[in-house]
Amino acid sequence: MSAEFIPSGGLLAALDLLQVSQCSAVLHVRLNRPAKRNAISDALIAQIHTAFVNLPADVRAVVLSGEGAHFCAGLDLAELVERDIGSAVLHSRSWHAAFDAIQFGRVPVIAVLHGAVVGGGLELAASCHLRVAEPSAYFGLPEGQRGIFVGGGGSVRVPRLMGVARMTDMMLTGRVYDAAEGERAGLLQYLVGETEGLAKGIALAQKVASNAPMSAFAVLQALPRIAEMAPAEGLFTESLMAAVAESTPEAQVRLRAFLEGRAGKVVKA
Ligand code: 1HE
Repeated sequence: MSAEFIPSGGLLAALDLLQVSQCSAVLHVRLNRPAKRNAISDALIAQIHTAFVNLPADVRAVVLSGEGAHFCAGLDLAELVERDIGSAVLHSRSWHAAFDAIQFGRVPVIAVLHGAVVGGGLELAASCHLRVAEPSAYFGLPEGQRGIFVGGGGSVRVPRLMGVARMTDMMLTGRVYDAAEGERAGLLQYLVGETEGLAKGIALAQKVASNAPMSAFAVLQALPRIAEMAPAEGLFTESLMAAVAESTPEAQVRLRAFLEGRAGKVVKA
């Protein structure tokens, strides 16, 4: 990692199943249960929730990765003891709360994926705003084979990335997508070389951290909601959001900078 990340203090340091560190406006949250392949236990889902609702005020982007050879093996199956229906619903809702805190939180979250990204691990990745993957990454939804169903928001978020038909195939047949297939299917935006994921995730985080806060707000909060609206309501909401963003002093400064030749042009990477 080129940038220097300092371990976070306070509440974030007390989360023993996560490693949290910060470099200027970028926070790095690493799942830290490698012996169990970062399987998500009740304690880990609670810590993910706590971390994302307690982001330091100066953080403007988060990188989420997994320690060890895999990003995340999904639900900790050892804890899937017999639950009555009420507690099973509440368990699933605790995942929804944690992943909603990621998707609808204050800052963009970039997942860096390698090894297994399966079951609840894919649901976690799908709640992030951008996904970077190394060639070792592979994607599966073994719930179908385990006799259970997704419960961490997967049926809402994964079809929005890859389509209902592909998710149906994964769940019915146990089909596993490799990283290149995952990229073609829409599961990730950046496919990088082996061991290059974190550097790419951090570089992207530094870039998005420099966006105007109101633009970031619009992309994170308005865009996914508008995309679910009927077109007429969506267009109206878009107009309101556009007017709010345009009227901020920061937008005025940025627009003037371009017109005066002080801001970058749009160039092909
Ligand atoms: C686990 C889990 C887990 C590993 N829950 N303990 N997810 C799955 O069905 C995936 C299950 N896991 C696997 O398929 C494999 O473990 C991996 C492909 C992810 C990794 O394989 P490998 O060879 O590197 O590791 P391993 O030897 O299988 O596992 C190492 C340890 O982690 C071992 O425990 P140990 O005490 O014997 O050392 C495993 O039991 C443990 N482990 N994965 C519990 N998932 C909100 S609903 C979401 C629903 C789901 O996510 S369902 C999908 C669950």
